[in-house]
Amino acid sequence: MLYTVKGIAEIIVKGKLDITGLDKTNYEVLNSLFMTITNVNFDDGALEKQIRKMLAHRDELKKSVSVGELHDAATYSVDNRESMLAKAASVGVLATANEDVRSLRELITYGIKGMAAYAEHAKNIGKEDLEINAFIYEALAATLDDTLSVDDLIILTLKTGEYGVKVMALLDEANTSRYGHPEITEVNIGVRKNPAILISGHDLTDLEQLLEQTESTGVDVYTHSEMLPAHYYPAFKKYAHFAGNYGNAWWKQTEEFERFNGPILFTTNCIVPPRSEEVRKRIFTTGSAGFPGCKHITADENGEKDFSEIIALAKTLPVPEEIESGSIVGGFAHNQVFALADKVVEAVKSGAIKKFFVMAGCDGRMKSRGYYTEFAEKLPQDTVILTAGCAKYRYNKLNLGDIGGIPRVLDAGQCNDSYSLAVIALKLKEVFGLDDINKLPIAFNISWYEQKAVIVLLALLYLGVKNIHLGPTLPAFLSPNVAKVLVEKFGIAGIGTVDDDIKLFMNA
Ligand code: SF3
Repeated sequence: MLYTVKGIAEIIVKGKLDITGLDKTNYEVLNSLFMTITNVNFDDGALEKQIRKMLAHRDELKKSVSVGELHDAATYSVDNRESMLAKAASVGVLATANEDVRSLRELITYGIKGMAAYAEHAKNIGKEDLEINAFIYEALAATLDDTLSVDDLIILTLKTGEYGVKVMALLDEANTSRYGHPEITEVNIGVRKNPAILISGHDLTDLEQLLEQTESTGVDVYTHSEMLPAHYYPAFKKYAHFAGNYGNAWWKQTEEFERFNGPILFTTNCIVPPRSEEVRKRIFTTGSAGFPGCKHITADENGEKDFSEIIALAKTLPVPEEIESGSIVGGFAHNQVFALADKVVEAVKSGAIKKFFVMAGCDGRMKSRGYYTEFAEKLPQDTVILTAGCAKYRYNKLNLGDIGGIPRVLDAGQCNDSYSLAVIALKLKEVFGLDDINKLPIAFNISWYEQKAVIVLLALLYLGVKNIHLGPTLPAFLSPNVAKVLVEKFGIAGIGTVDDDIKLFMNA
């Protein structure tokens, strides 16, 4: 799939095609990239179908241009599934021999995947910026170009971060213009007594349609994992049956879905293969997501989706079993934090808040991620955690208290809302009259897991943020030399023990 869209990118770039008229190809390229992200689509049949679709797009595009020699990615053909698999095996990551070039190509490709995911969400809300699509083509085509040096690719990596900021700003604008600005919200984590549907993933337009279609049906809707921040948007508060958030980060779904009892709709990642047929039958996918044996709901030409089958199924199933009770608070995206700016600035000036810790990113099942819970628990009382992404589930139910009414865990939203945290940091820099974002009392201790998170990191690097700590392990696709550049130029570091790291951060 990646090789094929890289071929499309090369035809567009070399043929200097005007992408304004390529609406369908532009969207399908985003969708193809999205399908390859960690834990999005496990359905070989759906992937094969999409590759064939993209080969057809590619060959159609080729007809309209006459360019000299093209890369194999733009010209190869496959007759059947076996030849497709053989092709895939010969053009994968390891086909690039030089490990530094390979490492940078992967860094850029993962960044582009995240960019594509966020651009697709924005497009679903009707917002697009073709400059971003053009950059996606430029970067993908560059990963096929053997004449580019390591230095050229480092420059392109930073440019990917620049476009990462642009795409997150675009999605922020799309979300807030359609659904309003996130505001402080208390979200119920218990259950009611009605049958219900659980919606997971990141796509707010899917949630919007599901809420509309379930209204007055007697079926409640709960969010799961990265969909939790939807509760913070004013537009969704009018739905009385929007009941709360069920469960925790994605990796706990195997047990939690068994106890939810009702249907589950995945709009994006992270899907974990269900361990029983009973649960599999209750899982539906839509958009780029997919899982073999789970019903996939497609949109019509107007983007409308028919969720009636899911609603009918919900009515036949038992109500959710309660696994937690109480509530959690979130909604601290940039607009809401700016509204509290005076209070925040005063708390910093008076010394009531000594330091902010950006602990955004992803959660995962490895034991080593217990580090983040322990880190949050052991942080001094005069610190505040700024979070986004599903990493928050490591500490958002700990009751860490507040500082003069400011909660010690401020959740801005989904992983893409890390943009909000950057906007908040830039605003604080302005308020305090600083010339460098790194002079702020903000430390970055970020956890990563899925490929989409790479674009968040590259965006922060582009904004000039230094000394980001990344854990629990540094990405394996960083070759020693590329890791060295990141360490020397940006002060990127891994994590150590909780006690040592807290000491290090507090004294920095
Ligand atoms: Fe989580 Fe998969 Fe990354 Fe959007 S849902 S942050 S891991």
